[in-house]
Amino acid sequence: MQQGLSRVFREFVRSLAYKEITPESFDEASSKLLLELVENNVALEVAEGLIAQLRERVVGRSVKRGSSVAEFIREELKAVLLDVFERAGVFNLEREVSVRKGGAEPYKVVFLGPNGHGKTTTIGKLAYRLRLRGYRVVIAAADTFRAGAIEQVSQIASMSGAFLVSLGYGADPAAVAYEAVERARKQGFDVVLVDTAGRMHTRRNLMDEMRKIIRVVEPDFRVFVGDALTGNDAVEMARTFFEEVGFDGSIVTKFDADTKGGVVLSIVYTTGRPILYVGAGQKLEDLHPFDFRNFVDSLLD
Ligand SMILES: Nc1nc2c(ncn2[C@@H]2O[C@H](COP(=O)(O)OP(=O)(O)OP(=O)(O)O)[C@@H](O)[C@H]2O)c(=O)[nH]1
Ligand SMILES: [Mg+2]
Repeated sequence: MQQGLSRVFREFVRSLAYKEITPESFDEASSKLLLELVENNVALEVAEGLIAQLRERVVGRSVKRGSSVAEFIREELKAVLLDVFERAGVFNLEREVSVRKGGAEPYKVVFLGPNGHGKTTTIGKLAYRLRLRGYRVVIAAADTFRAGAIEQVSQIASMSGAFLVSLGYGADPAAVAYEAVERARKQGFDVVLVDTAGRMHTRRNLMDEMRKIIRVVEPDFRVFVGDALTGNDAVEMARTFFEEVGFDGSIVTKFDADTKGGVVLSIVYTTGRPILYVGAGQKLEDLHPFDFRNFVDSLLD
């Protein structure tokens, strides 16, 4: 997967490989790089930012004796990419859940994001992972709006072995979430996963509703779910949700079908928050911890 970005980087490295790196040769090669990054779902300002940092690091610098220009460029490119992810840090949700286990308060996660990007499916996958590790999980059916949402989440809860709390369609989502937390406290559940209705950031009342859910639940973690296939849309949504509601990290879905690869990079660059998992399929097992070092290595192989 994500062949797009790795091809782009490979070609860029090759285009400079036999040249002296002057401002002119760099700018010529990087103007092509810019276009191709954007074509592969790297947001324009992210692509510009990355290129500016790379320029700082390579133009006018001399290549170490015994090292090739190609190697030098690849190493500097790698440093620039790693820096994006390192600045966002790493968050190990499963470790946090394990630290909390046995305490009086469940570990609470609220999922948010635009329509159809994979929140409910991802909740099922995460519930499944947590169940396999021995945790007791409650899912709050706080999407009380979309037709079929409760049937979907109820099926996902039973498949993953989680307990569902629902107050039916039309109920106040914050009330559903609160009820789920109360239930978890009383019955010693370890984790509460709150499913919310997909929303567009332009809908004021829905953004207010999202803030209310968060106020009531006081989650330990707020996770944005973004669909890699929507490209720049996912990045724009992440940016607006981050500014308007705030979140602590992201999960990128449909990684299995993504041949480009720029969304992961762009979301982390734009929000400065880590990616915890990627979704890579429709089955319960298809959620994988995101390892940014592996990701960067795979781009620069
Ligand atoms: N291939 C693939 N499909 C996925 C992945 N994650 C989710 N999907 C599919 O994407 C579609 C939408 O997923 P949902 O989980 O319903 O999305 P949602 O964000 O809850 O949608 P709303 O509740 O309408 O906002 C479903 O058909 C999922 O099977 C993934 O990682 N890979
Ligand atoms: Mg949903």
